[in-house]
Amino acid sequence: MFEFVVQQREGRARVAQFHTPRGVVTTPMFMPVGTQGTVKSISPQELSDIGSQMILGNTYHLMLRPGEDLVEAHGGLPGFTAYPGPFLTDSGGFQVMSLGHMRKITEEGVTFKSHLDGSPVHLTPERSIQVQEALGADVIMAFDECPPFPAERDYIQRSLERTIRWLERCLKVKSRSEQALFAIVQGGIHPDLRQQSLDLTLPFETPGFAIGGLAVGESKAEMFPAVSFTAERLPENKPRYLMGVGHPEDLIAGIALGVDMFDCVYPTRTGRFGYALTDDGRLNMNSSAPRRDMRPLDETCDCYACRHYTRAYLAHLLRAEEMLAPRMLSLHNLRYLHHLVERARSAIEQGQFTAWATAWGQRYFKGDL
Ligand code: PRF
Ligand code: ZN
Repeated sequence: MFEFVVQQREGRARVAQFHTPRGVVTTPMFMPVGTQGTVKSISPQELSDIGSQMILGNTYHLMLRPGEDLVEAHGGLPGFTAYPGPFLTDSGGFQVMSLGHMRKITEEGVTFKSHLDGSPVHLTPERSIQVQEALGADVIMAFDECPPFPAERDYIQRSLERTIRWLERCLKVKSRSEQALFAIVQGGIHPDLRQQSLDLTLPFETPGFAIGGLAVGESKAEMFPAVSFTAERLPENKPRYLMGVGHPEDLIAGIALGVDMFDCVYPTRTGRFGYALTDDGRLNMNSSAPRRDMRPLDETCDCYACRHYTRAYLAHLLRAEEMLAPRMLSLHNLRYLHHLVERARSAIEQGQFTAWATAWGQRYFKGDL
């Protein structure tokens, strides 16, 4: 179980098969975010149709509501959500930092006030694993601390050390062999701190490793050197997961650096705001341009929205505040990212990735339509 078989490489980019209890997934892959036990407005059937392979769920939200015991009573996330494929759950620490109020971090864990009713909640490495075991995902994440950006170097250092002690505590209480626990490398944008985090994390030999602590407000010129530095020091034979990254150009850049897994709310969130992702940049459906445009969102896309609707119709729905609009834009954007990584995978298989990525970038950056 959790075998990761690399099938093709080009430079640092690779195509691999990752074996999980609920099926084999092909990487590089993009994981839609299903925070509340649903990828907002998209049904499991639609997720399968557009090529989703693994869905991300959140410890933080589901423990607060409806409570992990109810999810467990349905047989975990697959039973609860009726999505039968593989899941990954995040551990909650990152969501506490971005959503919890009055949070206090100690060696023991994190105390915060629930964003729902203000009640006090305590989240520790042990509790995070307990919740993630009840949620029943195939891949679960270590409980880590992701410092904000910017943060004092000293703070990042102490926090990466604490993340290791928390990793040890997670592994100690983890009880289910059918779940893989991925460790998370921290260290901000500092190469020496990333190295320290790697030196302390790699000996645990977890079945996969995540690159955390990035895409938190630093520039891309700061983020990518840190991704590069970390990815090239992670084992060749295990999946590498860049957490919270998901703009089209970042997927291409990450894949070139040897990243295998990505997740981000970007495609669904930007879809709800009325934007469609295309090879020519991001199409603003709130502008006046699409109102009489008889073309589909994207001529080359095979999603339901592109096969059935004109831009003019979708722009009308959006202006009329009809809920089909954000739904169809979310569906299209997810399909766009899945198709993008599918194209990257075939390019790698044909030894054409660098050429393909260059051509893709030239067209994409010509610009936001
Ligand atoms: N840690 C965890 N989840 C995350 C992150 C992290 O550092 C990030 C950073 N972009 C997104 N989600 N546990
Ligand atoms: Zn489409």
